Order: sequence, then C-alpha cells, then structure tokens
Amino acid sequence: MALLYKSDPARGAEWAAILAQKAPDLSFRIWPEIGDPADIRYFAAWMPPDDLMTQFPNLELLISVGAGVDHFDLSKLPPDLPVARMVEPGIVDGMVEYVSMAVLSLHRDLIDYVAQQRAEVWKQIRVRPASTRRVGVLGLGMLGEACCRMLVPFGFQVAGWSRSGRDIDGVTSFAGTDALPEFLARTDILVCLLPLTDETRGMLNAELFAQLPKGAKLVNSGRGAHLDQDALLAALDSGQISAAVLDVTSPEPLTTGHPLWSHPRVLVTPHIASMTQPETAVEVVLENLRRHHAGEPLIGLVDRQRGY
Ligand code: NDP
Ligand code: OXD
Repeated sequence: MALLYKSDPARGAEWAAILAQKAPDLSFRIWPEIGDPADIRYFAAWMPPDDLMTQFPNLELLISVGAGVDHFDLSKLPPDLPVARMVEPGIVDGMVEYVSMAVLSLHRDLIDYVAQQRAEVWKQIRVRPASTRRVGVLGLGMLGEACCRMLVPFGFQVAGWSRSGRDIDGVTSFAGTDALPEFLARTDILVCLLPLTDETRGMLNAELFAQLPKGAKLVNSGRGAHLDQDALLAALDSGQISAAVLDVTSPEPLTTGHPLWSHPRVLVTPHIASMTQPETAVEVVLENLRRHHAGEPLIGLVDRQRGY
C-alpha cells in the first residue's frame, strides 16, 4: 500500500521527511518514481494524469494538495472514488494574511502611494475610517469565513455571500442568487474566495461590476477563471472599478504584454495568496488515511455533485 505524491518536488521531499517520522510503515513515493503502479492506493496531487484509473487500478482515495479541486476533471473519475481537498490550517493562515494585506492596501490607497513615490509626489489622500468601508466576501467556506473573522476587528463593515448563508459574529450573511444584488450594492471592496465550478466560472463580469457602487475595488484570490479580465479592464477604464489585487489570473502566468501586467490600478501576485504547508498537510492526510480505513467521514470530502 503506497501513497503517491505529484506536485512541487521540493515540498514533496518535506512530506517524505515528515512521513518517515510519523508513519514509517507507509510507503511514500514522489512522482515520477512510482514503483509498481499496483501498489498505489492513495494519490495526493495538484495535477493528476488523465489516465489516472488505468495507471493506478487499485486507487482508493484521491487527495488534492490544494484547497480547490477545479484542476481535477471530476467527470472522468469513477463516481465512487472519494476525492478529498486539502483542509489544513496552513492554507487558512496564508489566505487570512493575504486578504488582510490586500483589503488594507486598497483601503489605505497603497496603489496610489506607490505611484506617487515613483513620481516623487508627496500628496496626502484623506484617511477614511475602516468603519465607513464595506467589505464583501464571496464564499464563506473555510477561507472566506476565516478572512471575515480577521477583517471584523479592524472595524470594517463586513458581509459575506454564499450558497447557504453562514452565521459569523459581526458579519452580515447573504445567501443565494436572489441575495447577490443587495450584497453587491453594499460592497466597496469585493473579495472573491469562491471555488471554481460551472456556477461560479466567469461570475466576476461586467454585469456584476455594474451592481457594485461606482469606484469599488476588487480582490480575486479564488481562481483566474472567476474573472472576465476584459470586463475588468473596461470597468477600470470607466472608473466603475477603481483598483484590483489579483492573485490568480487566466492563464497563469499572464501572457507577455498582457495589459494587466502594467495596469497602474492593478497589483498582480503569482498565485501565492496561500500555500499548503507540509507539516500540517501531512497530519491531515494521515488522519484521512485513518478515517478511510475506519470507514469514517473524510476531512474535506468533495461533494461530486456540487463540484467543491
Ligand atoms: P469551501 O468549499 O470551504 O467554501 C466555498 C464557499 O463558496 C462556501 O461558502 C460555498 O457556499 C460558496 N459557494 C460555492 N459555490 C457557490 C455558489 N454557486 N453560490 C454561492 N456560494 C457558493 O472552499 P475554501 O474556502 O476552502 O476555498 C475557496 C477557494 O479558494 C478554493 O476553491 C480555491 O479556488 C481558492 N484558493 C485559492 C488559493 C490561492 O492561493 N489563491 C489557495 C487556496 C484556495 P456554502 O457554504 O453554502 O456551501
Ligand atoms: C489551492 C491553491 O487551491 O493553492 O490550495 O490555490
């Protein structure tokens, strides 16, 4: 029985060292050193091969090394193969830091000050109290909820939108498609932390931007394909959106010369909002292997119908 890993090799080596300590009996293999494919029962991957089940006929459990599973083609997997996404505190901490940084940068006009510094301009922009700024988070799952909780103590007016709604202290919850217009109309800084599914693909588009107050700001740390990039550029031109922080793009990286690279109102980071941390990830993987054997519910089990 072996666990195969296919992702960043440097972090794979860290998984190997931790597993050697914590689960010395588990055979751990790092792609492409797979050994006998028949041994592979568990597969932790960012991008599994297309012919997964043909290559590994005894596979019992597929694990995403990231929080999302949109990079898996779920339709090609046997319906009874359990798929678990990565639910571990390292990912949450990283995202909370990133979203706090992005929201505070937009709130405190950092994009303007960077441009002013380059031009040797000393000009103060009036400081707005956080209590006058309305932040709206799309997605109130593991990451959206944690980010909302961190934003509340700054004094922002925080709201979140999700399919089913969530009760979080100090956060106004909006649920479902019917509530989206009201949520958008009260949002000055919009943060996207949705999973990428058929329902959410392309939803950061011209129609959605038009429902935000004029001059609203955007943070996308969900997936590049949530955003219609041309619509964002048009909204930036018209002033409907006044600034954006993008951790994810489509494609990644952006093509050479893409206007988002050099847009003066846009900050781009290379999909680093958050990263799976080997120490905590391995704990969760081992716990999931235990649960799998015991027939207990898995941490982060993906609902194949919903796609997240
Ligand atoms: P969860 O599955 O825990 O939460 C997803 C949230 O989105 C839930 O609140 C869910 O609603 C809501 N949602 C999903 N579909 C819809 C819909 N159609 N309408 C309304 N709400 C919807 O995911 P995580 O919080 O763990 O992660 C979110 C995403 O963040 C990941 O899928 C990934 O794409 C991205 N990510 C990005 C990283 C980066 O470095 N940039 C790092 C890690 C993740 P409900 O609660 O009702 O189910
Ligand atoms: C993830 C990611 O899904 O890194 O965890 O984007």
